[in-house]
Amino acid sequence: MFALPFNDLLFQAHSVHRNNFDPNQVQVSSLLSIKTGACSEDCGYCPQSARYDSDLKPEALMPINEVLAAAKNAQAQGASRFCMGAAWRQPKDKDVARVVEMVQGVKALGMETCVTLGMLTDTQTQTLKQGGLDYYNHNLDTSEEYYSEVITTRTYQDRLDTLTRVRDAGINVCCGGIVGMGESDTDRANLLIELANLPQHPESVPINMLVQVEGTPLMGTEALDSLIFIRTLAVARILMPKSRVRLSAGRNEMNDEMQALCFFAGANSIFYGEKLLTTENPMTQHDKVLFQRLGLHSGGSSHAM
Ligand code: SAM
Ligand code: DTB
Ligand code: SF4
Repeated sequence: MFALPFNDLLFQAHSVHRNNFDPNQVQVSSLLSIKTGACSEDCGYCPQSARYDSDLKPEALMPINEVLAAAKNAQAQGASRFCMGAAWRQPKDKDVARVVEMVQGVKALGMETCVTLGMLTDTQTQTLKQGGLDYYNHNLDTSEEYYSEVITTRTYQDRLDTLTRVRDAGINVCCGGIVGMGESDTDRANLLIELANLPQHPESVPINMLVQVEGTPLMGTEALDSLIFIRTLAVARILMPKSRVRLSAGRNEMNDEMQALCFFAGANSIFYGEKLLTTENPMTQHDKVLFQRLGLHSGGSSHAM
């Protein structure tokens, strides 16, 4: 499928998209790093690992009033989901209790909630579900075969186990990966096959283009051909027809024409707001104009109609 002529692949992906979604509607999520840096893990792409010298100032878990102020601002800008990320290998139980308060506060504003906190225990997963959490983000990142080139401090199976816990607890799953890390076409295909072969497709599938950060081991990786990135989104759309496929990190390095092709290929969700977790995202005003120029409107929860 990856090797189809570009027009054939995009036509097929767009047809699937159109049969399952309003093709002009894009779901909009905003991110906030609620605990930044000083992470024990060695993920080769990540500026938040304590092992790399990335110029990032570590910050402890944010007070709830600051989190709610950021959520209100994201909502005022037009975001429907608020995603809170923490640089942990796994949270402590007392951290989860504080995150639950944040989730409840954000929900009370009328926004959907998502958190990404690393690996979870059964009890922590239950606590988050009972707290009303809508989505848990936990990425497979790459293929099982390429994984050990990027991360050594936790296994692919650890990730699958966390995903099973989240799914079994009845929390919506947000799971995807990163491309542009030096992986092969086969690795990209295998990542998507792995996602599509989970017992149930993730409701949200973030496809990130590696954001290269000074000091991280993956800094200096050869840039991925833009057309291959678009192909990856198209194949994700075909394999997971009812999932929200998110054009995630890396938009700041993409031009408007490339993003337009990504939306045509089946992407129907973005991260919106001027910061991802620690790196830059396009200006909100630029995104508003882009939506206008493309005739796109925001809206929709994770599910296909
Ligand atoms: N620490 C938790 C974990 O790793 O599960 C949650 C936060 S972690 C920053 C969330 C995800 O962000 C990672 O799994 C990875 O897919 C993505 N990410 C981190 N750094 C990135 C980068 N430089 N470029 C693209 N995606 C990145
Ligand atoms: C995901 O797949 N991408 C987001 C979110 N889930 C947590 C994170 C992107 C991070 C990009 C690098 C940074 O800003 O630190
Ligand atoms: Fe830590 Fe998550 Fe970054 Fe890995 S991706 S170093 S676990 S914050």
